[in-house]
Amino acid sequence: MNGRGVRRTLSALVLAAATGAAVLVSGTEALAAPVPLTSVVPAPVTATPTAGVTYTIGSATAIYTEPGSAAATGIGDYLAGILRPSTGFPLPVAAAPSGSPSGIALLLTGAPASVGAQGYQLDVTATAITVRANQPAGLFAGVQTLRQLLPPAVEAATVQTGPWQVGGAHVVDYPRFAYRGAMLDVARHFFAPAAVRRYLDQLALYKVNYLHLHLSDDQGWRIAISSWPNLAGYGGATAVGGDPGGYYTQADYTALVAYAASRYITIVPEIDMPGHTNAALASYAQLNCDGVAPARYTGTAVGFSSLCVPLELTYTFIDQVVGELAALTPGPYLHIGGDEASSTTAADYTTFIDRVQQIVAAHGKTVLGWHDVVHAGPQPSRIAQFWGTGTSDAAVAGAAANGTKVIMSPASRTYLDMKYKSSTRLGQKWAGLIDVDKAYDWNPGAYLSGVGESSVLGVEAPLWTETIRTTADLDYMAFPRLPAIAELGWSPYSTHNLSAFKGRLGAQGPRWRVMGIGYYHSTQVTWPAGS
Ligand code: IFG
Repeated sequence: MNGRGVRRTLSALVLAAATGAAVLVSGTEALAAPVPLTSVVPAPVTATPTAGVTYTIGSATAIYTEPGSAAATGIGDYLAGILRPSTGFPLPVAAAPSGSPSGIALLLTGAPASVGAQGYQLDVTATAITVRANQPAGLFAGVQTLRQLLPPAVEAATVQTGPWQVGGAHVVDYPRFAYRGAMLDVARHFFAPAAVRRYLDQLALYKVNYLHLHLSDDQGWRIAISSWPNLAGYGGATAVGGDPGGYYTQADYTALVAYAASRYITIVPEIDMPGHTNAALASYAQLNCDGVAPARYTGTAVGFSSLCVPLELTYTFIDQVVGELAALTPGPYLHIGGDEASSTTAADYTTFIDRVQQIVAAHGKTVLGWHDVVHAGPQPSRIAQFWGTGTSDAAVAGAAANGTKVIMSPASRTYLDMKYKSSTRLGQKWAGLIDVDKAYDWNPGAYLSGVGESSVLGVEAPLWTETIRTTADLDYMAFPRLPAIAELGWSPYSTHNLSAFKGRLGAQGPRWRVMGIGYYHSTQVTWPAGS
C-alpha cells in the first residue's frame, strides 16, 4: 500500500471512528462500514439496525416510486439528483412494479398511521431500501434520513469512490411539532434568490418545513408590490451600513415559493408593522402622519418608526400590500411582525393590530406575529412567536390559556445572529452567547411557564442580518446551531440528550464539508479531522 493509500486509509479510520462506524481495512481500500443510525439528525422516533445486513447502491440500482404519484416521482428525481453526481450511477426513476422490487422504493402505501402526514417508515434489507409514507412530505423526510445514512461523499457534485452502503435498518419516524422553522432577515441585508435556495436545500436536510422571510424593516423593503412600486424600487435600494440593497420581483418570490415547496418547505412572508417601517415611510410621504417622508435608514437602531395609525390611507396601503402578498403565498400564514413598536402608543398599537388582523383574515391567511401582539385585543386564532429571553411571560401564558398557539423562538436559545462566544466576529450578544449547548439543551414544550406542549405549534430559528452579509456568514451562524433547533422541533423529547447530540453533530461535520457549508467548529463538539 503506497503512502497515499495509507493516508486515505488512516483518514477513513479517523472519519469512521468519529461516526462510530467500524472500518474493515482490506487490501488497498478502507471499506467504511455503513453510517450508524445514531448519526441521524434529527434523531428518529425509533431506529433499529439489522446487524450484518447492508444494501449497496450500484450501477443497476433503480429508484421506484408510487405509481400514479407525480409528487413521488418528483421526490425520486430529487433523490436521483443527489445520488447520480456522486455515485456516477444512472439510477433511473420509474413507477414501482407490483411486488417488492429490489432497489430503492419510495411508496405512498403501507406506512403505519402512526407516522401521520409528515412521518415515514424506512426499511433497509440486503435487496431493497423502502421508504413508505402516507403523504409526499413524509416520503421527502424519509429521503433525508436515507441521505444521512450514506457516506458524506454522497453529497459531492463529482463522482466519488464508494462503496455506497446503507446498513440494515427499520425506522419509524414522525415529528413532535408540526412547525419546524427557520427565519431569514432579508431586510437588513438582502439575500438574492440563489442564496435563499441554497439555505432551503440546507434546511431540507434537517426536516425543517417552514422558512419565514422577514421581507421589510427600517432598512429595506424587499418584495415588489405593484400598487406601491416605490416600496421596492426606492425603499429596497439600500441596506445596513450602506451596503447594496435589492428586492424580489413577484416572479422571484413566486419562484422561491415553488422551490421551497419542492423541498416540502412552506414560505411564511413577514411584513413587519406598525414598527420597523422606515423603508415604507421613506418611500411614500403620504404614509406619514406629517406628510413628510423620512430619509432611508442604514443604521441598526430599532423602535423609532411607526405607521400612522389614525390615517385611513394606512389601512388601504396594508390591504393592498397584504392582498398582493397573500395572492403570491400558497402557505396558510402571513406574519405581521408587531415587535418593538416603541413609537406607537399602547392604545394605537391595539387599534392597529386588531384592524390589521381583520385585513389578513379577509385575505384568507392566518396571522402570525411576534409575541408582542398578545397585548392587542384577544385573537385566539392568531399565532404568537415568542422571542423573549426569559422563561415566563404572563401575557403570552394568558393568551395560550385562551387558545393562542405559540411558536417558540426564545432569543437566548434560537437567535442564530447571537455570537457563539464573545470573540465571534459576526453577530450580536444582547440575548447572550449561544453555543451548541445553549441552542440544544432546552425543551420547547416546557420552556415558557404556562405554555405547555399542547400550546406549542413548534420552533423557529431566526437569523437577523444586521451583521450578516454573505452566504459564508450565513453558514457560519446557522451551522451547527440550526440542526439543534431542527432536532428540538422534530425528535421526541425522550431522545433529548446533549452529549449524544454532540456526537450526532460531529458526524454531520464531514457532510457539511462536502456540501461546502463553512460551519463554526464549536469547541463543544468533536469534529472528525479534516471535516
Ligand atoms: N430584535 C428585533 C429584530 C432584530 C434582532 C437582532 C425581534 C423580533 C433584535 N426584533 O427580534 O428586528 O434587530 O437580534
